[in-house]
Amino acid sequence: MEEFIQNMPKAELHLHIEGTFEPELMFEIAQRNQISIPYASVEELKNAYKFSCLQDFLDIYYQGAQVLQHEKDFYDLTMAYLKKCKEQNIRHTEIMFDPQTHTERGIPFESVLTGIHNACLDAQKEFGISFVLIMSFLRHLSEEEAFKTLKQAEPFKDKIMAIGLDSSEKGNPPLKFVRVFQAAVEQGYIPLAHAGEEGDADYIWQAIDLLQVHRIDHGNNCITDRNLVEEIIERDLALTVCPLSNVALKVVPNIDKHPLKIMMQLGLYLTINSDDPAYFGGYINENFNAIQNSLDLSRWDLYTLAKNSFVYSLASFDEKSKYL
Ligand code: ES4
Ligand code: ZN
Repeated sequence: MEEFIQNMPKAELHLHIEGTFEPELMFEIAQRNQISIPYASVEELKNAYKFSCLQDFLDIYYQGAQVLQHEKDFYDLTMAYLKKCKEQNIRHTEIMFDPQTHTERGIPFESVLTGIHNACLDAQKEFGISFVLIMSFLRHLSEEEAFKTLKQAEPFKDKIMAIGLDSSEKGNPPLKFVRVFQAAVEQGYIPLAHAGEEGDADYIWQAIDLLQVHRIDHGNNCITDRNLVEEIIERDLALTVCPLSNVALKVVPNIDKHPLKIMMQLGLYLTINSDDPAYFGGYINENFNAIQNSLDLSRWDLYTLAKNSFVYSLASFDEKSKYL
């Protein structure tokens, strides 16, 4: 089965580029930028990756991202991830980035975007991997801050296909971002959002009704609401499920208890994704292997999940048609 998983062409639809920052590269970039990391070694840093909830993780994730300063840092980070994609037979990837994590500490928006985008262009040429960029708003910050970010993105609009909503979910409902999402959609961005990871089903209703999202990131908690499940299916919205993330952040008690199979049986359209692979113990193939081992998925289930990743991607018809 591992070979079957490795050999399947796959698309990744839920991936935070800051979450691909491997400790080894973090130390390397910290050194060349002369920034000190509050951990003595790669081992010590890895030992700190024990989380009891989303916020625990976010605190460490934002700390790690502070090391990134120059365009080249963003290029190197992104290229390292794209090499992984090549190794794992990921043919298309939709990369989320959090500009506010960087602009808040004085890094120009342009350095972030250009570094990431140039790495994607090079990987497209060298490895044949297609890509889409998703600019994510940090939901723990204000609506006003999100509007500022939307403004900063304007000169680079043609390089960014979609917007997302991430960071601390509880207490920061989609409702808080209705106006900025409306403005972004008017500018041509496709709306996406994290919903129902830690937040309850009501946050998913808000994401689909108020933000009009085209896809739901995580969405696990929809299974507590029958009508919501029906509505998601009716609107043909996919959920980007991240199994190892859910285990690491205690969204599920352990991998054997992951509701993925139940969700598939309910008729939901799911994809498998790595979220923050450097922090949660693996890239896409490790996520597929974990879920296959624990839930005894068939080849047909695996094939369906991989097929969905292309069907529900934002890739052009030309790109999709290579795989469907
Ligand atoms: C995230 Cl797993 C998760 N949830 C919400 N926001 C995030 N940013 C990076 N990973
Ligand atoms: Zn995420």
